[in-house]
Amino acid sequence: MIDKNSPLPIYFQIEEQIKRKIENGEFQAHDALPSEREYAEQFEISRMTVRQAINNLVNDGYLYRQKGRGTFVADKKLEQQLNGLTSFTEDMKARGLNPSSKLLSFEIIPADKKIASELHISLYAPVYEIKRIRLADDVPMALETVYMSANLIKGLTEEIINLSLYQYVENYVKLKIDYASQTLESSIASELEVTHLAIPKHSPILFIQRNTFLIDGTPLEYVKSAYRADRYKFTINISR
Ligand code: 16G
Repeated sequence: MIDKNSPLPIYFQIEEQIKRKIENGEFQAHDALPSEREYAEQFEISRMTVRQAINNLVNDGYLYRQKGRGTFVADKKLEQQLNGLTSFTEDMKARGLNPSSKLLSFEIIPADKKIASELHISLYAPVYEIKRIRLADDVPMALETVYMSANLIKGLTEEIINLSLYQYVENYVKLKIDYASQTLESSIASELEVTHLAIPKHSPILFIQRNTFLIDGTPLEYVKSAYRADRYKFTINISR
């Protein structure tokens, strides 16, 4: 119900009501939402107000629009804890999703100034540059570019990359991955990201950079990833 005497704006009340229906399962992913007109008539409010509520929910990733078809309930965002140092493979398996990768490119390149400084190696030293799309149950979630010293991690192959890098480093090269420092910022999807993540042009993305270190402090990788902002949500536990 909408309370017109409430100090809460009407668009906000509509948003909350739709969110509640999504949370309690009354609206399922990919269900069509009632039209703006239906909402306006039901609550006796203007279509502008309904549109404002729906726009906000589209921007927040609860709903999505399809040209000429209407507005639909979006898949729930994947919620990822930022408290542990895990790999994409581990994260997806922990959720019961099937992880996979689509390799876009895999090369050995000479380290430029930036990469050499991130990996603490000399300028022009050989590094792997690995660009992968990471998928969960065949849905593209992130586009990831990993840089790793080719002198440190020998014998990387396409087959290994299509499985798990962390598994190879720990179980085959037998190096101990210990800690990482990570930054997360918002950005707008590049053309490459739009294409490979199957998102609309100019979509927001979560841009993550991770520097991962081995137990002796040696840098293992420098990673730049673009995560879909409509599918991902990060949580951090804080205490005092
Ligand atoms: C995650 C890591 C990435 C790492 C990859 C290994 C972030 C932002 N990135 O995607 O740094 O290289 O896992 O995954 O979390 P893999 O073992 O499945 O290949």
